[in-house]
Amino acid sequence: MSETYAVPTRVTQGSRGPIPSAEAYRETWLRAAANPDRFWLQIARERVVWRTAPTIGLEGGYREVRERPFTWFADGTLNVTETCLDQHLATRGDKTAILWEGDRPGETRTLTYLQLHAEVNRLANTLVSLGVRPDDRVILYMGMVPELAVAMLACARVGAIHSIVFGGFSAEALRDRVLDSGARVVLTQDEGPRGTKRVPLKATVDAGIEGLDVERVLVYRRTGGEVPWVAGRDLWWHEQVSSASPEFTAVERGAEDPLFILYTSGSTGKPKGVVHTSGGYLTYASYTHQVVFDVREDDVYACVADIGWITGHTYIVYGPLANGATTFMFESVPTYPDAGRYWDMVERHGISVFYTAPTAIRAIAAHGDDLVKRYDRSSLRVLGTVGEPINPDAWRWYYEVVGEGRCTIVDTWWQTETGGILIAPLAPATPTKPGSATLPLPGILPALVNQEGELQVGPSSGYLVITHPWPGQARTVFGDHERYVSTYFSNYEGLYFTGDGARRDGDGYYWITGRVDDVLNISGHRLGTAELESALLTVDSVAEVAVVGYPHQVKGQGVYAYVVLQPGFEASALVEEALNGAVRSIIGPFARVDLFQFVPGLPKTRSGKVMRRILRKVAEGEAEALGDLSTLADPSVVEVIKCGAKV
Ligand code: 7RM
Repeated sequence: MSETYAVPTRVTQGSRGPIPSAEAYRETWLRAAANPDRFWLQIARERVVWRTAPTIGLEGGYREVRERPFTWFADGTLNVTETCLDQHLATRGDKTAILWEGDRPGETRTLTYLQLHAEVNRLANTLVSLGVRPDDRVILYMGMVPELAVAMLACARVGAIHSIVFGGFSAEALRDRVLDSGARVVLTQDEGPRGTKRVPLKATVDAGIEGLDVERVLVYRRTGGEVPWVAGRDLWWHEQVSSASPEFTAVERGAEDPLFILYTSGSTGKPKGVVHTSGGYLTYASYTHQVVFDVREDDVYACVADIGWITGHTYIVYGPLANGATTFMFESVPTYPDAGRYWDMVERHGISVFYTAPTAIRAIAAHGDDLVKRYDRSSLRVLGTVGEPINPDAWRWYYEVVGEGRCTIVDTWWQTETGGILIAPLAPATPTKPGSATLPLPGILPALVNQEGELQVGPSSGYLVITHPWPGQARTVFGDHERYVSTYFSNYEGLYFTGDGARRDGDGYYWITGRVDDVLNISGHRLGTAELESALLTVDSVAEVAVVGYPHQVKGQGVYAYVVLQPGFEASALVEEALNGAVRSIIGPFARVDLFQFVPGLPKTRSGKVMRRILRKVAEGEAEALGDLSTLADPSVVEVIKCGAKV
């Protein structure tokens, strides 16, 4: 089939984790599959600090999910921060919890577990004084500063539900999320430094919440830059927190009480507020962080994702802190001041586990090996990737050049909705194959189905589904349970539909091939084609538009837009600029169209449905294999589209 990388002997030695070998993995997976309920209940009781330990595992399931969400550990009570902070104070109080590096190389801060605990308590007291109550939603619109982690934990401590909005989203996108969540308190910072730029976070908050019922905006001072100010509403973080007490008794929550909401793109124009719970999510974050990365007490663990995405929630904050790890936080970008930044930090901080996205690996690899080799990477043991399929070339570069052939590569497949990793090698136990996310974690039961929903046996391809709930799975969409049911459980009765396609080889290894719905994956960031289309349609000269993805060397996928202009308008660079301007202001600066093709019309069926399959094929450079065009209302537009293709 393809090459298999056996486990390097050096990394096998010394693994003291719960799953140290391929045999241990197999035994654990089979035991968990035989009784997932018992397996997860035991893990939950071992890994989480409970006020009331749960006696119940799963209740409900996929078949009854429309009537009521399934639950895990429903009779348990806890406060998540007692697992992430309090339990460590006696044994690891002076251990570094958060190791932060700012935009400028070498600008660092550390917070020990004791210090982090005190900061979280101060902010928890402040939140209460601002009127935040259990189950209130609090929006966090911040950059990558330790205070963002403090803010998440402070919300959890008071029983409030945080909803982080990635700092690359626009005022309008922020506004949608404030409205949908019903938040009345927003936490932000003056500006976020990123390379040579400063992201105007506070100014964007002001624009986004204008006219809404937001009562309080708490502003962390990061750069000291000038910011607009609304007297009576806005408060400086340092002024409030410095006088607050460092003691706070955590609020007791039910296992199923929401911990956070995170908005994510789907196949409609409106992002979904994915809801994660307290007990189940924490159990899953803790367990998966331990077994996938083989995290050890002395590790310096670095996930360089942004906390605005699910990867940062689970694998910068909740998983590592639950496990008492030293978690690294990075404020800047991989190419500042140059493309050697990651390895410079690996050397200076002695990072041993490093977790990033394939798009970053490809972008850095394009700058050559010298910027890697100039730094000492001998501290590295495990190298992770997440967010999109990793092509075998990038995998081998990561393994051979970055890891010098001695590190385990863990290609981790999961989603915002899954809360944590579902399919991945367990370092160092699972033999790896470049490009494969390998095998399901213990307690995870994936399957492949065909269009008709029939389960595929043995080596096969199909739609990736999961057949049984796990504790970290999202329970609902905030304020719209019906949408949760129709998105994930209506395609195939009794199965969780992931939206991804996959292949399974003769060894049972999974090879994720990408989304099968109208969701794009640009540089590991999810974007709905419908969201992009509705942004483009706000431009006056546009009559119709259809957006698809196409293969992109660095980003994995690029955005390809077919645009029909209103009569009297002509295609030009200016029009393209206006179109991308609309995308920037409605979605955010991280989103943009890479290729525009102006067309006289879109290929439609006689009933008026746009045939996206054709547009996708043309954008993928496969215009010769369009298949059956007989259902088209006007087949001649296809010829014009093929001739003008941009790839
Ligand atoms: C964690 C995260 C989810 C989508 C998912 C896939 C794709 C993620 C991998 C991957 C192939 C991987 N959450 N995806 N990881 N595809 N191999 N290791 O990314 O909600 O933002 O995106 O990302 O298509 O459905 S996400």
